[in-house]
Amino acid sequence: MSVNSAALLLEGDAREVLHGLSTRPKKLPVRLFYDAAGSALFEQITELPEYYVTSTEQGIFERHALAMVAAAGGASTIVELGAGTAKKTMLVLRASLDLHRRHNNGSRHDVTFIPVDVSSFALGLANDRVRSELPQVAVHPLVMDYTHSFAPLSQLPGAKLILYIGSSIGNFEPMAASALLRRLRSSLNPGDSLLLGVDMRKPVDVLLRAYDDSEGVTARFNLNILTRINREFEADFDLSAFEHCVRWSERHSRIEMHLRSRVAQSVRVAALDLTVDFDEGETIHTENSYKFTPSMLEAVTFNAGFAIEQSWSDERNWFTVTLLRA
Ligand code: AVJ
Repeated sequence: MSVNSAALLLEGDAREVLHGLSTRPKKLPVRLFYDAAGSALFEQITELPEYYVTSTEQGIFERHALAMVAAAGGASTIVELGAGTAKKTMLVLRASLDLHRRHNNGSRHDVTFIPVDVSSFALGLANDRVRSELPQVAVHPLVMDYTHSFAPLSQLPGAKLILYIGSSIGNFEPMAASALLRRLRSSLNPGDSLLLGVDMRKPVDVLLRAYDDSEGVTARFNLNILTRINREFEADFDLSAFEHCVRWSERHSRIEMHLRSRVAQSVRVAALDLTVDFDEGETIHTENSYKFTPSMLEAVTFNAGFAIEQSWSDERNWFTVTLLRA
């Protein structure tokens, strides 16, 4: 393996891709999934019958969104981290408008929505969706990697409700999840609150099917990261020489996605001046998706300095939306 001696001069994605493909086990950062093609594939995943995550959380919002925004104190600014195309969020925005109408007889733009995402493509869709379905809501999309800084949030006027839903927090190892939530908490003001959506543990066969669907959409989503590296880093990954691979780790209580090399091979990544050697069967670890027990959820939020105010779940307890106070 040859490594570019100018590695220290590389920034952001380049640096992480170089490091991830040079280390063992090989790994890639999850945010690389979400280019335009990847965001569209993720949208398709959320509609798969096997992917219970989105429909289960949607059901919780359908039943409880009004109770949630009321419990959050009727904040008029709603910020969504990792908003994607903000489909489920419509229920929260509608509930928030309802609540405000009851209290202020509907002045214009009394709810502001700030979707935050790394994908400007997804944010464009979120923006269009809210403007066409809920013109009463003022939308201000923010392209930002919230894992780096929450600073812009502390600037916002008025009480905020932060939405961090869809099990996005599940991508982080528990210590990193607490650290992230702790940094988020420090940019909140007294009275602000956080709605956190977490995926719970459930029978392993249900989990495996959700991440290895029969139509192969999740496989395409996983492999798309290689297409992106081919395009952005002038690499020559042969997609047919890799396969989507899903594992359950009982020890970590997480689903893992990997890309397994079907053969021994070398891949050239020209823009990084890097040649990556693969053994037959060697994998690139592309994603972790943690599945929580109630005590894991308590520990992760407690370690971040949050108090659990109230939680809502579905009948099977497959998913939990929890309201946290700074
Ligand atoms: C967007 C991180 C919540 O972990 O379930 C879906 C991403 N990966 N199928 C998840 C994902 C494969 C998803 N999150």
